[in-house]
Formats: sequence, C-alpha cells, structure tokens
Amino acid sequence: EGKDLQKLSENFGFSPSAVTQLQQHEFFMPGMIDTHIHASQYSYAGTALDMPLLQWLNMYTFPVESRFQDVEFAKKVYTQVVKRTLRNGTTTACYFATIHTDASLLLGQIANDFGQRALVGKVCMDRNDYPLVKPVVTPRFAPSCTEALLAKLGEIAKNNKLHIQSHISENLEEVELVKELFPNSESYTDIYHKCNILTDKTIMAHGCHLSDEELVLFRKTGAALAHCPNSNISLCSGVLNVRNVLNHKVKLGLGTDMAGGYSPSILDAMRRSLDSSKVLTIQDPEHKTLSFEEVFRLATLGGSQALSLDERTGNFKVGKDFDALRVNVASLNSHMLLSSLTCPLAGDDRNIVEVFVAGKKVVPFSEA
Ligand code: XAN
Repeated sequence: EGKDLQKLSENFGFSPSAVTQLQQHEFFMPGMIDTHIHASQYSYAGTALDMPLLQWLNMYTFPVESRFQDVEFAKKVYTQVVKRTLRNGTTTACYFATIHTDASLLLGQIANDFGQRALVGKVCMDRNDYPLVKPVVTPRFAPSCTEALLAKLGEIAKNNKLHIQSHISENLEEVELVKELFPNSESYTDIYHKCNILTDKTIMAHGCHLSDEELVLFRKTGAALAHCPNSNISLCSGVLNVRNVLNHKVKLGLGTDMAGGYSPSILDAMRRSLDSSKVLTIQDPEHKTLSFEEVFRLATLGGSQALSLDERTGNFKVGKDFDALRVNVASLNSHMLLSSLTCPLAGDDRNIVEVFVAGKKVVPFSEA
C-alpha cells in the first residue's frame, strides 16, 4: 500500500504527506443532489404544515417570501440554507429563490462562496458568472402564471439554453384549479408542453397526480420529476408512484421541497421515498417496493440526470468532478450503528465528516 502511494505520488506529482487516509469505519459516497428546494422557505421549516397547498401558500409562503425584498434578510436566510444543506451532504441544489432579483443573485453568490454546485431561480440573467452556479428559469406553477408568461419563459429558456424548474400536479385541488384556468388544455402537462416549458433541461416538482399519458409526454420531451415525499406527506398532497415513473423511463431525482417538507436533508428524502413506496405496497401487494439501492441512486446519479448535470456529477466515473461525502459510520455522538455500513439510512449529518464539491473541501467551512 505504501509502495503504491510512493509510485502514485511520483506519477502524479503530489507529496505523499498530502494524502489523507480514510479511518476505520469510513467511506466515500457521491455527494447528494437536492433537485427541489425553496431556499426562501427555510425560516419556517418544520412549522406551518397544518393546511393544504393552496391555503398554505397564501397563509405562510407568500408573506414570508415578500420579505426577500430586504437584501439583509435574504443574506441571513440564504447563508443559513447553504450552510445547513452542505453540512447535510447536499453537494448540488436546485433552488427556488423568490421574485426578487437582488436576493436571487445573492443566493447564487452565497452558494458560490461556500462552494456549493447550484441552479438558482428566479434569475433573469443570461451569463454564467460562477463556475458551479447556473440560472434556472422559474415559473412558479401554472395557477400563478398566464399562458403568455409561460410561453415567454419557454422562449427565453430555449434561446439561452437554460434550465427550467416549476411544479406540477402536486395536489388534487391544484389540478382542478388548473383545469378551470386552462379550459382548452388536455392536461396540466399539456399546458407546459404547449409553452415549450418541457425540455431535457426541465425539472418539475411533485407530479403525484400525473396520468400515464402525461408521463409519456415527460419521457418524449426529456423533462424530469423531482420526488419530494416529505412535502407530499406533510401537506397531505398525494403519494407519487415512483415505480410507475421509472417504468415510464422518466428521469427522476429527490427533493426536500423545504419548507413544504420540513427536513433539509436528502437522506431524509431517501427514507421518505422508501416509506411512501411501502405505503403503496401495503395498499397493493403487487406493487414492487423501491429498494435501498434504488433510492440511493435517485439521491445521487438520478438527481444529476434529472438536472442534466450528469456529465459533471452524480457518481465517481472518471472524468466527472469529485463531488463526495466522507462518511464515518462510527462518528462521535452519532446513533448510527456499525451494522448500518451496508445501509447508511440510519445516519444523519453527524456522520458526514467532510464534503467535497468539484474536488474542493467545502465542509468543514473554511471561514468557521
Ligand atoms: N406550488 C408549490 N408547491 C410547493 O410545495 N411549494 C411552493 O412554494 C409552491 N408554489 C407552487
């Protein structure tokens, strides 16, 4: 082993003393990818989950989001979000900000400063200022957008080859509202499709109530879904049948959907995905429950594919960036059992000792 190190260091021109050896009980895993998270909703995560989506938006979400006009407020919250998600092993995050341009730009700057890979919307800009942070066109969802706005955003995204993110078919009341607002459309998916919103760089959150025909349209356009099970349960929105989505070969990643979901952790999204899948099996024993390996894949490579970032991140394939978590299953204060080496689901952020994005160590924080 020592001999190998000597040879490698000569071949690649590094000093053997610069090498850190993994300790017993440690391993590297690919960094986790949050395909759907509202950075602006962090301040009330874990509260305000007592009403369904549309009422929840009016009562809690819109009033809090309006405070992001104040850049100082935005700076405080966005710094907390980026640090908290990084500490939880999120090396890539696809963020919703708010309608405020200054605060959204600030979120991009904060992600960049802490070294997190990110897509940030609302960001009406057409240039990449940061190597790891890109703008993402962000119509909130069909009920709050006219067809004219959706079509214009579709055009902007197409002309500038930009990512797009939005929400679709999260709860039944929302689906009914969309039918009323767009009486001439065949389906919720059809509205976005007609406005050129569905592309192979599009990620739509939820999709709990999509029909098979709509999933076929997702597959045809290359658009992806962000499965956010904590949110779907917390707001009693619905249960996405992930197995059916995978059978339709639709790209799929996991999202925390903070603050519809109360946890900032993609490890939590993995647990909830398994729980949701088991609920479907309880209801229908024929349903093939998701395995741990499948949800692990959704949290890493699946997420990178859903965000069309899989050429850069998602696994340890040679040529991709090194986005990784150093995990210690026996770390101090952790309740994780050593036997969970084969199933790290029992862990939490205490087991993530280091986080790397594009080869740079970003946790522990350098400014801490
Ligand atoms: N639809 C939404 N769903 C959600 O979970 N969070 C939101 O902020 C939102 N806006 C529209």
